[in-house]
Amino acid sequence: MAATIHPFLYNPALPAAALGTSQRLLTRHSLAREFHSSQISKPPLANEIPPLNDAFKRLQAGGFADWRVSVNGMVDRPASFSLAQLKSYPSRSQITQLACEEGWSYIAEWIGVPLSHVLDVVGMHPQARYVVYFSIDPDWWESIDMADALHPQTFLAFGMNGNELPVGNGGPLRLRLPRQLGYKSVKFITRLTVTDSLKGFGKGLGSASPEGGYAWYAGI
Ligand SMILES: Nc1nc2c(c(=O)[nH]1)N[C@H]1C(S)=C(S)[C@@H](COP(=O)(O)O)O[C@H]1N2
Ligand SMILES: [Mo]
Repeated sequence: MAATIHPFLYNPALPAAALGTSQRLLTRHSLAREFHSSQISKPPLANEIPPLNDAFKRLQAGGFADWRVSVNGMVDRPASFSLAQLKSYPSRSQITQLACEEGWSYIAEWIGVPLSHVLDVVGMHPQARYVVYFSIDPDWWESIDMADALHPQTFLAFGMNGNELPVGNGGPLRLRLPRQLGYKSVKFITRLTVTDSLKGFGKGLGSASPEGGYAWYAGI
């Protein structure tokens, strides 16, 4: 998974915040490793999702035709996109590994539109610093800084291994972020907010993860 990391970064005496910052400086322009199609993991993949809520089930019953992802905050043209609209944009694919903090991982081909393209469409303000993203499941929301939001491997993913993205893996729409641990790749995305401060979200820690004791920046 991770390439060589300087031992300095593993120094347990360093405060967590310093660790995140130094890792950030080293990795902000790097690409996550990409794999050959022969390395795609065979099912079954390890994933367990809790039962989805009624709002999700209604949209699923309609074949996700009414699924929308809204984009608001520091943008010129707030918008609400259907899956069909997202699929009409230039799509990209990447074969990357999804690594859970619990130690398991799998390799898959992810197909989607780069988040940077969507941010262009809505006219993101130059002072914006973060993108906060929300799942239809209110327990799951995360945020990333602009280095990750504009990174070429950061996708709004709607496909996997040549097919629609399965619900078990976050279909119909997932934020896919291969340079960070799996928990940052939030499933069932319905809203993105562009902001210059994370203070107004949840407990102000940037995402649900630090509220539960996990790092906000989960670089690998
Ligand atoms: N909405 C939502 N997103 C989520 C999760 C979840 O339970 N709900 N689990 C996260 C965690 S901890 C991991 S490791 C990955 C697992 O992705 P997978 O099911 O495709 O293996 O999804 C992440 N995104
Ligand atoms: Mo995870």
